Amino acid sequence: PLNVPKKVPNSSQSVAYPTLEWSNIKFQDVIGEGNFGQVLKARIKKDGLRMDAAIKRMKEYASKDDHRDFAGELEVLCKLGHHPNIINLLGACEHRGYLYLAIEYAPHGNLLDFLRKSRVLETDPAFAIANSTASTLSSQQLLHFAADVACGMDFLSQKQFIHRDLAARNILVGESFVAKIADFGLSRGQEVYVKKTMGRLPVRWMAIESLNYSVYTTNSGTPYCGMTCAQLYEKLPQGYRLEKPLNCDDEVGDESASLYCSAEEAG
Ligand code: ACK
Repeated sequence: PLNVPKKVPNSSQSVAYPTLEWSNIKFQDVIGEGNFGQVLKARIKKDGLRMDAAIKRMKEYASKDDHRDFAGELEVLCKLGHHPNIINLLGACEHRGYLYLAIEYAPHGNLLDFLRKSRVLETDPAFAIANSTASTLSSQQLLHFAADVACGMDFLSQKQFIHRDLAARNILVGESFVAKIADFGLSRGQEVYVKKTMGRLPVRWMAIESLNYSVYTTNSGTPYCGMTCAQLYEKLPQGYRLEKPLNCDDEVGDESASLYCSAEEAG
């Protein structure tokens, strides 16, 4: 059914979102907390069907920027449509001047914590240090996650959306361990996005062109640890790149190294 644009509370935006009735939401536990507010697990009734949902709501004294990002996330989720590697919107509800955003529930939480929990724990400290990236997950499972994220990003790129905050903390692990891209609060619906002001930026996960020129394209995103953000600004333009993890097959490592080369050759 076509949705009529409705004004989003605490924002100047109007978005045509699928409406959920307040009485069809049964809240359960708080499952997460962020700068913006809370995420609660709930059972909802949608089109006569009962299902699990994660409900995001803004904190009471959220800033104007937080409200803008929240309304933006709703708008992006509405425009994107359905994809198995994107956390899908189930609906939204306005209640007492607040917006409640219902998205599909991912039972295994965020990918960052999921990967950390799967790290090999060894009593021998020497082993633990030498194998700090060893995982109880198979290479196949890890590659599956990578492929899921790549499929989700490809979908976003085709739709000309830029996520701008792709990181393992913003990937959720759903049913059957399918990875789904989440947290669209910073995303923008245009092919190339040039940021005009210096707000808070996820520097470690950003591409060099985004750091240097504040230009975001649908191809941006990379993590680094053990380096300060100032070092990243200096080293990345000089050609410094992530090392191949110990438990990464040579074939996969060499493939990604050659991808870096072709990206550089392509300018
Ligand atoms: O590991 P987590 O429980 O997974 O910690 C974060 C937290 O809320 C803040 O974002 C959890 N969360 C967010 N969205 C969902 C969702 N759709 N399904 C399950 N958990 C979620 C996330």
